[in-house]
Amino acid sequence: MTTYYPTVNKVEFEGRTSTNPFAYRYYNPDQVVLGKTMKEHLPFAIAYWHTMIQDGTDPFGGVTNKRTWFGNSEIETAKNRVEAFFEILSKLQVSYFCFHDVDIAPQGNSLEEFFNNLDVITDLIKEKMDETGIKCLWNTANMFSHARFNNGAASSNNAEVFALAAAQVKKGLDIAKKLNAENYVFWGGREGYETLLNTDLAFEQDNIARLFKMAISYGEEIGHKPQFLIEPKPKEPSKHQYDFDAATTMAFIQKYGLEGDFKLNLEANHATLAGHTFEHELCVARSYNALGSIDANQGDLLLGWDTDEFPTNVYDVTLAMYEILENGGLGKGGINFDSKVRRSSHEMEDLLLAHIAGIDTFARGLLNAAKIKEESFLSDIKEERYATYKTGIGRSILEGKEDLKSLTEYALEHDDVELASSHIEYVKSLLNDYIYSDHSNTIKVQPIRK
Ligand code: XLS
Ligand code: CA
Ligand code: CA
Repeated sequence: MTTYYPTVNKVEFEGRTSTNPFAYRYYNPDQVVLGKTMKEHLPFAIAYWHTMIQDGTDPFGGVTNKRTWFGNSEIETAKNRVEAFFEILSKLQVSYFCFHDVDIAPQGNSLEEFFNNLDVITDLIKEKMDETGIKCLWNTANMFSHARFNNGAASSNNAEVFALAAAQVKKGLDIAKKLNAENYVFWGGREGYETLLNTDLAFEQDNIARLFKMAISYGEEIGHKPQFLIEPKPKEPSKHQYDFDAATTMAFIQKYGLEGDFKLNLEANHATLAGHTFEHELCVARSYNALGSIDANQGDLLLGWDTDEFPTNVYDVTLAMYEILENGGLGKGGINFDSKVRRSSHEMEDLLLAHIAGIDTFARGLLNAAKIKEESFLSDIKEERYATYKTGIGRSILEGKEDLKSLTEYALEHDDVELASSHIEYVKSLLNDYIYSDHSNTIKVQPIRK
């Protein structure tokens, strides 16, 4: 069997003092944290498009990445990629993967040829899955790269394009069934618009919902109904995206009655593009009981476009992991590294090193968030902050016993309110201890002396 990494063994946990670049220093799959193993808390997945396809090209220059899987034909390269991908997954001890249809198989000269190629490659993927026990977290149809999707897929002004998109979704669901994928993602790259001068916004959104409903019925028909996920993103490529952020997407899900079947796949870099923190997006989804899965990466605040960097910011990841713990985990979802190596990290080894960095960052984030939760650091602060709702008038408001008249009577008697300080700088300084100290002592917030 060909090996693409002959000199690298399986990446194992060696502890924080390890100097081996191909070892985990924080991710210890069997370590128990808050009653679950790290492996259970962190269902990592690798993204086919960034790991196997991305070549380092940017708008100013061509290919930089050195890759050893190119064969004599497109289909041979596609097969080699599958071999290499499963070697990467196995060596990193990652149990899940995600892909777009166009990532794995050549599109050929017709839709029929594309579908045939997909059958050949998914047969091979299935073999590798059976051999290794690695699973498909989600698949999706790329309905944004082909020129036909210039004006959208389901939201296109052209009904023929809607039909082509529907065919890709049907094939995607057949593949989801074949590979037993637990989730199916819709990221509407071109589902948005350029200008209202030629756009019927409500009609286009109705059509997107029509396609989603067809997907639900087809899943029922074939007896494989994955958890459907919509992935919000505010811009790139569309100027106005219909799925701008978690809140906008929840409004869409509710408007069309898709709550039971659809949840959200939230990406860190998309949150920052929308002007939110990642934890905000996770918290919004959580408040609707719709946190499905996450795309783990980070953006660059100085750049403002979708850089899809590997997550290495422990601060942000800690706050994200805290939301995930508060959600009770990700259910059927997982942590997909929708991340690409920088153009200058062009060696084959960088694919492993970058994933190790992301995985260790999430392990550190998990340990920090677990300590925050164990010591009820943030929950105590919130408990205290809303304390006025526990007794007296606050309690009465919550119990529905008050109205505008009764509250006016109350307010006239009590118009001298004393607000408690949030001591937010003190809180942030303690948070630094949870994030950057070794957790050897209790950090917990102490009452401030009056
Ligand atoms: C692009 C998106 C995309 C989705 C899947 O910005 O992140 O890769 O995750 O289509
Ligand atoms: Ca993504
Ligand atoms: Ca992205």
